[in-house]
Amino acid sequence: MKIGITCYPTYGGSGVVATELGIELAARGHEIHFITYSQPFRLSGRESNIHFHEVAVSNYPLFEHPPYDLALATRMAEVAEFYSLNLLHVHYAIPHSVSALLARQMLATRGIHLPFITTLHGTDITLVGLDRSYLPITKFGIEESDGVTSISSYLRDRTREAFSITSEIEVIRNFVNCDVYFRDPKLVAEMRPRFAEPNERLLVHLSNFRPVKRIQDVVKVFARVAKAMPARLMLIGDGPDRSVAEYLAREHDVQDRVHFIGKQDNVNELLPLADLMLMPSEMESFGLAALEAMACSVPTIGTRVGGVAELIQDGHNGLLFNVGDIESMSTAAIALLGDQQRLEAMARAGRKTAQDHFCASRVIPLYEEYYDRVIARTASSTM
Ligand code: GMT
Repeated sequence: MKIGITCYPTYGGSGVVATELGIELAARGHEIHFITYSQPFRLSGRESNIHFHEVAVSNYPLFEHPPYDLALATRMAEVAEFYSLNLLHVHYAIPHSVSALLARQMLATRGIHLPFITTLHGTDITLVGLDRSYLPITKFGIEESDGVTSISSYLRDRTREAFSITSEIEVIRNFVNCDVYFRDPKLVAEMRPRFAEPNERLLVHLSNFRPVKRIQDVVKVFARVAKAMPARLMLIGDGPDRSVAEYLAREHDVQDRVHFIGKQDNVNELLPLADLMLMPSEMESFGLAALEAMACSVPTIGTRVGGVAELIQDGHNGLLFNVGDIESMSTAAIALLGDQQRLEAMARAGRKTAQDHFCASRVIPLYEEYYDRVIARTASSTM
């Protein structure tokens, strides 16, 4: 198949999923065309079967807000026509589904059929999409999509309820490449000394440091752990709340124990170095960072929100708490890190969950089947 993919190409889970999906599909022989404003950050640009088409937004003094969605629609239509795409798959509804809809309509006037699928990821539904200035058009974009998938059952139900959508939404959960994300003891032995002494526990947090991630809770939990045992914290990512985290680390006098290592491409080499992942988010429609950690045999202490429970079974492959319950999270982290046997059992259970349910090799065929279904359905309805 020839598939166009549009996503937010910079840091963020939806862009990661879209990019990894493109990489996996390309490896399975499909021709993939990324149509975005910059090259998705997990792409090297050297992968075979993958093409990148930049969306350039020309500015004009009249425009206080350059119309990216229009430039995107134009580029989608051009790429679809020039490369004979079979399908467009957009990740994150706003504004991508509306741009795809415009592209589909532009092409239809020239007799070209281009179905599009929208994958819902999270705040496109739970936050941004609910804003009155976006709600009606988000609902329209979803309803006009030829296919809609969501990354958890939670998000599917939330979409139906918040947007009064009755049409089919296919749940295809997020995935991880278990051959790339795993704990390689040799690599751990070589790299871990950069971040922690042998007698220290290493905790990790990976996010885009937006308020929804509650980075303050990460630092507060870590400060309590560091009082109870020798420990360090590795913070991967960057974003608006980074300085808040830096300030809090100073306030709790743990600044020398916290590594802010910024945005990183190869998180598969960093996550396995840790003993425990902290994900105290206010909301996660899925929690991709926890899945990546689990695949690397690192259990997560997370929050009981959104779709997280579809991934983490409390007490089995991770631990779940109420949002903001720093005391319970800290107590649990200290107990778990002090009990090597339980920690290892949980790490093994997490790896098994990732392998049994969320490996790319299991999930990508679900996308392929869905693509076939949508293409067949829309082809017959346009005959
Ligand atoms: O919804 C967002 O804010 C964007 C998105 C992102 O790009 O980080 O995050 C969502 O998509 C991820 C990948 O599917 C999920 O793992 C995250 O749980 C989800 N974030 C939220 O629901 C807050």
